Amino acid sequence: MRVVVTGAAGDIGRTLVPGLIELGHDVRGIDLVRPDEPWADAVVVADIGRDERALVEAVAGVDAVVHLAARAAESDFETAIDSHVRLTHRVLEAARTTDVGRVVYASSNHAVGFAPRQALLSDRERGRPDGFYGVGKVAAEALCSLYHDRFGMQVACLRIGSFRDRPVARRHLSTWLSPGDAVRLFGACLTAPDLGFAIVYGMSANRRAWWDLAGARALGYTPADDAERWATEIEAEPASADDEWDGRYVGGEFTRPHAD
Ligand code: 15L
Repeated sequence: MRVVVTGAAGDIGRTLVPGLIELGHDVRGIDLVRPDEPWADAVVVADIGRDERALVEAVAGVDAVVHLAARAAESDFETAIDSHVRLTHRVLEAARTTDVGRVVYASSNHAVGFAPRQALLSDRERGRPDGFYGVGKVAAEALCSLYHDRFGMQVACLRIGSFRDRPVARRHLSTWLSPGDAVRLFGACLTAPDLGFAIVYGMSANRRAWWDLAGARALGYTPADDAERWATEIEAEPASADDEWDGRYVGGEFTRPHAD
């Protein structure tokens, strides 16, 4: 498939671009900066928040857009609305006006961060944001839903857990998404025959999972990694008061009192 990845120079983008190329896709990226990577020539440098023409030119003629570009952290309200809602609207509009049929959107577990920890959180959980970042993600998911219902776009919103090379905190034993599994998850969403509109969780096959992966598996995602491999090392350190708080709600540190 011909795929455009927004935010190609970010943490997830630098894993996904080469990973999706390896899966056989024809991938181009777009970002504010050119990444220092062997595939840097595949990236258009543009500010998609301002340069609508560059965005439309980048997505015209592709089969799918993977939309990662965002400020991936808590922020003030205006920044969150710009970074998640306005930017996602621009990307969906660019896809719609150029007849791109599929969008895979990087949402976040912070869309449901204030859901209390329970056995396994269903992907039917209502939006329960733990900050303006999460509010932005819930609103962007709603935009994706609108573009599916009104324009027939195939859209997956991935509520990503903790994407990193390896887990380093207790919470990550439940929330980790490994680089390899990120490629498998986004890859599955690109090729799922009947994507429709889906909101699913994005994490590895962690034994201590907090989220139900049934929805992602139904799209063809088969995770291969498990954070448990690092459990002994991580649990060798005594649990801190923060660790205890971070186990109460799935959003972890975002839910701490006075987190901003
Ligand atoms: C996210 O959505 C953030 O982008 C990332 O910085 C982490 O906070 C991650 O969630 C997490 O919950 O670990």
